[in-house]
Formats: sequence, structure tokens, C-alpha cells
Amino acid sequence: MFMIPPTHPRYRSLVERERLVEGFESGLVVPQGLIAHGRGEAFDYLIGEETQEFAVRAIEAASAALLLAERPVISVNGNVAALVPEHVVALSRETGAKLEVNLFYRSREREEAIAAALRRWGAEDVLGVGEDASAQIPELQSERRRVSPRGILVADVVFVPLEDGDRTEALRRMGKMVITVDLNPLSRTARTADITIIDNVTRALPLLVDMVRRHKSLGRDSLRSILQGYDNGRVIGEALDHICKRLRDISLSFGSPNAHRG
Ligand code: PTJ
Repeated sequence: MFMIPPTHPRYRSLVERERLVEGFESGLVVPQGLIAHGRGEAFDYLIGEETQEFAVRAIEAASAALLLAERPVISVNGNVAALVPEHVVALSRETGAKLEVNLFYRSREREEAIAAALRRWGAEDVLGVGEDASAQIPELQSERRRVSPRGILVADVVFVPLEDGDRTEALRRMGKMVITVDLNPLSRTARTADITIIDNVTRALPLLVDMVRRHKSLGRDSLRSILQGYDNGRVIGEALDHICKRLRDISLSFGSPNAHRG
């Protein structure tokens, strides 16, 4: 990995880039994944590169949903395998959710490389590799339609960090609850999912694992009331308000005469 000095003001962000470049060189990440990360970085910049209150509330709801689920599945793509493999494996262990490889740019080599990356962090069963991805999500044309009959096909709750809108819509049409992590509150996935964690996956995943550990001592009724009190539309609205307010404050600090308006 290219050596980034820990004192660099953008250390965290630069290390993430290095992890993705390494993931690209080792066959986990596609070039398109690097572009997708760049879009995420731009939104992270607007959000302030810190986990905000609206994301914490979505993390609480996601934790409750995963613990209440009967057949939860975590869908893993190349970027997620490069950035947070240890945390998806920990989340799977804490919630009992199955891990399934699901790729937009699917190839057998990438499926196996991603499964191996998860196994290095202690994953045992990784679904969605080779013939295991033998079932199909109806009405979906992309490679993401291929799923495991033991995993996503029969799941009641599917966690799909960094997803594309088509599959989110298709999974919802199948009656599944969809949880996502997406820095872009305007993306189709963000707007379609049941629970949208608007945060960087590198910050959100460790927080989600901690939340699940804390929530495990709660009864099912308490978890249900967390979920029932959650409003995803409101969370997206708050994320957009937060970005607007931040931009107005910054604009004001530069002396914009119009910044106080709106
Ligand atoms: O590994 P594959 O073949 O499944 O392909 C994975 C990518 C990510 C390339 C594929 O799913 C894709 O093209 O995704 P999109 O449609 O570009 O959507 C990715 C979304 O994730 C965008 O809305 C980005 O803003 C967001 N995003 C990117 N990096 C992060 C992120 N959200 C949270 N944390 C990030 N680090």
C-alpha cells in the first residue's frame, strides 16, 4: 500500500482510496467501483465526513431489523469486500445473517476472490459463488439477478450496502425488507430502500456491529418498537436539509450576501 503519513489532514480518505486500489489490483474491485467510490467521496464531503444523527437513527433501525429477521442476508460486492470485509463478517456472526456475494459486474474470478477475502476474516459459508447463484430475481436484467436459493432468494431482510437502484426495487417487489448504506441521499437505492444509512460504509459498518451487540440484550418488543418508530423518508429529508444548511453556513463564512436566505 502506498504510504500515507498519518498526520495528513485527509489521512482516512486517502487510506480508503489505497484499500480500493489494492482491491482493484487483487481482482476484488472493478474499475467502475473506483468511479462509484469517487461519487461517494463527493457526497461525504458535502455531509461533513462524519456520521450524522440521521445515520445513527438508520443504524438503530437496521440493527433492530437484522435481529428481528428470520432469514437475514448480507449482500457483498467488490467495494464492500475491499473496504470493510472484517465488519461484514462480524455483522454476519452477530446477527446470524448469511453472507452472499452479489455482483453487478459478475465474473467467476471475482466471486471467488471476494469469497476468499471474507474467509480470511473468518467467514465459513459464503453463498452466491459459481453454481450456488442458480436462482434469479424476477424482472431484473443485470447480473445482480443471479442469487442463491439458500440466501437472497428466500431472505426476509436483505442488507445491500452500495447497491444499484434496479435490484433494490426488485427486492422490494418480492416483499423483502431492504437495508442499504449509500452516501448519496438522492440515489434511487437510497430513496427506494426501507432503511437507508446515509454514511460512509467505512464508518457505518463498525457502528452497526456495535449497535447489534448492544441491541442483543433487548427483547423483541423493544426491537419492534425501534423499527416501528423509524421513518426513512424523514431520514432522507434530514440528510438533504443537513447538506443545504452546511452549504449555507460555509457560503456565509465566505461572506455570501445571500447565504442567510432560503
Ligand atoms: O462489485 P460490483 O460488480 O457489484 O460493482 C459495485 C459497484 C459499486 C461498482 C456497483 O454497484 C455500482 O455501479 O454502484 P453505483 O450504481 O455506482 O452505486 C454506488 C452508490 O454507492 C453510489 O450512490 C455512491 O454514492 C455510493 N457510495 C460509493 N462509495 C461509498 C458509497 N456509499 C457509502 N460508502 C461509500 N464508501
